[in-house]
Amino acid sequence: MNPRYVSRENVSKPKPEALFAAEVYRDEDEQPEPRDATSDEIAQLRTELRGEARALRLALARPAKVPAELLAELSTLRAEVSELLAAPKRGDAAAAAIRARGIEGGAASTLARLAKESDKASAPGKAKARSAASSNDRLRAACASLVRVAPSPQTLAHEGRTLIALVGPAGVGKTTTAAKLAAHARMARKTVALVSCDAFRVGAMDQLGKYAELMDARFHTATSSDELAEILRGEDADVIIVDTSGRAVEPGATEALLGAAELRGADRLGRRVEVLLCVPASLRAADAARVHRDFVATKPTALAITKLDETDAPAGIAHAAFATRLPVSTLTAGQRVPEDIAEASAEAIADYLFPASGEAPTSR
Ligand SMILES: Nc1nc2c(ncn2[C@@H]2O[C@H](COP(=O)(O)OP(=O)(O)OP(=O)(O)O)[C@@H](O)[C@H]2O)c(=O)[nH]1
Ligand SMILES: [Mg+2]
Repeated sequence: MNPRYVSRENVSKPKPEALFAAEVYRDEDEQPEPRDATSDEIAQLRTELRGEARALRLALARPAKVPAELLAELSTLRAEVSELLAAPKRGDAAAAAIRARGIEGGAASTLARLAKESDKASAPGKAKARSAASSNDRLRAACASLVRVAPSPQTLAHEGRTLIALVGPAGVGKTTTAAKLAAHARMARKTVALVSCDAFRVGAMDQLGKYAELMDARFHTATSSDELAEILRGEDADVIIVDTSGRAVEPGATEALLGAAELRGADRLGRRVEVLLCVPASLRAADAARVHRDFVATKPTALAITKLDETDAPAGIAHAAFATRLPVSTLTAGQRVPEDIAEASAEAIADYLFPASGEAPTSR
């Protein structure tokens, strides 16, 4: 049916095919319009439709709200570019030591710059007299500026009610770290509830459920953000620990609730919310930014560096701290529950990155 010859009845209630017909959007000067009894109404309808089409085009052209993942990536790229512009020259002793410890990219140039700054501040004009040992000391001091530390959720759980969530890539040790934290809370006589959101990996929920049983902790499973919200609303344990799947967090995923504003500061029992982004100690610089992007929707509050026992050059500490700008709160170095977990400290991190051997570190 040609929409220009619709009956009066159809004009007052236009059929969908008429609304979307190409003729409706034609400019007025393209063709002369036949003037009949309904032509004024049709013209008016067309004007309205053109207005709506224009508004729709404008809305599509208008830049949408920049997603958090993109902002995170942009800020990492910006920092990388500015650090690379200030990259240390090859042959620089600090840069050689940094390379020997497997530290790359922006984290490497930031450390070199910080070491150089502390160098100038501590001994102006005596560059050649510096020993290898003091060069290591400067790198250790630089670590403290690059890698901030925060109290571990383990400590925070002693101070008050806490909600601790563990997020991060597959297989990094989220569930094991959840179990370690739960065991420590139980040893401190706190009531604990474990919540598994990992409906993706076969057996993942059973794995956490088994830990809950062993520790006499309550156990819940959540397969949607609504279910998770309901569990968090109803659970009154001193410490709630939420374990998640290792998949990148998409909008609408169960884990996306962790980043929701209503969870922050609105907890009925005034729980402190800690979202630990778990990354392995061997994380490469190139992957650190992607990991941050994949989990930024959960609004991580600190890093947990896992599997420190599996590498002699745990450069992932520096790469993750640089890419995410998050402090490190937790260190894990082994599979034993609950033993192999520790609160992060500036000294422990410096020991991992630049062991205080009295000599410049070498590649192992
Ligand atoms: N060496 C070492 N192994 C660890 C550490 N933490 C966890 N693991 C081991 O790493 C493997 C994976 O640990 P999980 O806790 O299941 O890892 P996950 O992140 O929950 O894995 P997904 O649920 O599949 O995403 C297990 O064999 C753990 O025992 C650690 O600090 N050091
Ligand atoms: Mg797991």
